[in-house]
Amino acid sequence: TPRVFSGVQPTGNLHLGNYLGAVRRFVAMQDEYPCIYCVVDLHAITVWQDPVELTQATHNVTAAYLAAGIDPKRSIVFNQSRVTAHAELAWIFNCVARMGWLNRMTQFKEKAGKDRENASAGLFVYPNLMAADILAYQATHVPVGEDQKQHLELTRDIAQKFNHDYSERLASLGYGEDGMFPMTEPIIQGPATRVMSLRDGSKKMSKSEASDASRINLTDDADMIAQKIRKAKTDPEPLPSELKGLEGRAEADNLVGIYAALANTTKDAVLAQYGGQGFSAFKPALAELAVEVLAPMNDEMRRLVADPGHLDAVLADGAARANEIAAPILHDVKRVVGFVT
Ligand code: AQP
Repeated sequence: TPRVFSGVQPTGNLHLGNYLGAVRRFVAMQDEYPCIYCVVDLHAITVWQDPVELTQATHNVTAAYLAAGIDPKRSIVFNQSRVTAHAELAWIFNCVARMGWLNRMTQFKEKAGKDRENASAGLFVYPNLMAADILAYQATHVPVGEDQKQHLELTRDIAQKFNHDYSERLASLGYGEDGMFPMTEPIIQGPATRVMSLRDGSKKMSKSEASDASRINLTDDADMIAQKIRKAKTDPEPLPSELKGLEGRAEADNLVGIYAALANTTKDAVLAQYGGQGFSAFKPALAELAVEVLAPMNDEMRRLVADPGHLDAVLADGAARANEIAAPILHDVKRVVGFVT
């Protein structure tokens, strides 16, 4: 049975990249699939988080989910640490995944930086926890940004190795040829699967980047959004009329992609409209569109964050429903492995 799972880390303010690459996709998928959307607090602490800020950020991400249009009645919204299956299955996957696989993960290399000896062990095994998040629900589809592609491949490797290593056992317990874990598909779609920094077209827009001017936060007000777009790095050429003309123009490509995603259209269509025009015309149009889409969400987020009791109730209800799905799956995993349950 098809099932969607995805998550966002409560590590700071959500930005336009998180929204266009992930959260906006989450909203759309609710119409087609049963969906589970997690605030992944266990992932967040792989790098140091101030406890007070972690609690706040968990509320902020929950508010952003709801303000963006995730319906907590239809979909399951909860925070990861509340459902113990994630951590339990992650441990089993720590024993399935190979060191060599994890050594190839580019996100670990980027986040650990030069001081690898000082990175947390959790940061290294982060992809195993992500596999557990997904497979604890036997999820078949995972909407994510481009940067998560490699982790999704690892999830499939883990599922495949588990199904293979325990194939005899799985057969004896009545499982078919395909084993117990599905080959999960990443859903990486649309014109903004990798939103870049507004200051540097070679870097991904990111929460942890020091310069706030590099990103549009979902908490930015209309003036701030307009100002950041006005100051975004560009080149002096007018926009091309065809996609080919964006090659080698990372900053221009990025702004066109953002416009297309916000307008629910394609980069081709944006260029058909703005080709030949300079950024002095395009940037104000983009700013206006961004404000039109983001301002109502911003208002709604503010309203929601002012009532943490409501957000906590949503998370508690979501956790209970998530647990109902994950607990029997985890129980089966334990039987497969041979634990006395
Ligand atoms: N720039 C981006 N463009 C498109 N999608 C993006 N995502 C993140 N950045 C972009 C997608 O957002 C989802 C949630 O990401 P996350 O919170 O798990 O953390 P991340 O990918 O590490 O995001 P950041 O902003 O870069 O956080 P920091 O700076 O804390 O590491 C994912 O689906 C991700 O693909």
